[in-house]
Amino acid sequence: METTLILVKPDGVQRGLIGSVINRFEAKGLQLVGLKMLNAPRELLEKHYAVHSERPFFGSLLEFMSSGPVVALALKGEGAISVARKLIGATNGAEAEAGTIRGDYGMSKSFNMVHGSDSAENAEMELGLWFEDGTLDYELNGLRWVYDPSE
Ligand code: IDP
Ligand code: MG
Repeated sequence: METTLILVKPDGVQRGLIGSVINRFEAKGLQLVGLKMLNAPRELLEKHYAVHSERPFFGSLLEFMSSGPVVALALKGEGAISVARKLIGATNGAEAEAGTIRGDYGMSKSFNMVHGSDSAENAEMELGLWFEDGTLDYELNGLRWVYDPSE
């Protein structure tokens, strides 16, 4: 089992699409094990996007991400990191496949609704940043109908 860190970015919050985004992941069969809404502090965003610190868009990315509240989700499941990345779609909404979140809801490469961890290492680092008190551990009954135990 893996846990991944998902963010509904300020554009998703402002456009009233928080529920629609959460629904995609829930309906897929990923288990919600953390959920919070916050105005992300600058230092948190700097750490979260540290790999992009040398990119020309780093400043505008931090501005965008601190322009309003975000929703942080921790989602657990088999291969949750890559499963969530597939649901999210390519970075640029105009090019993302229809059926993905970015492909269905966005037209932009920067205002692209959602963040999802891209590796086990980054998921662990990002979960530590956004859910410093840890995530929840509970049994979700419906999961017995999501995973076939014989597979
Ligand atoms: P990803 O979110 O699909 O993994 P990355 O290339 O890791 O995309 O970039 C991180 C975030 O930085 C993107 O989700 C997007 O919000 C922003 N971003 C990426 N490329 C550009 C750009 O060329 N201009 C402005 N913002 C960008
Ligand atoms: Mg990335």
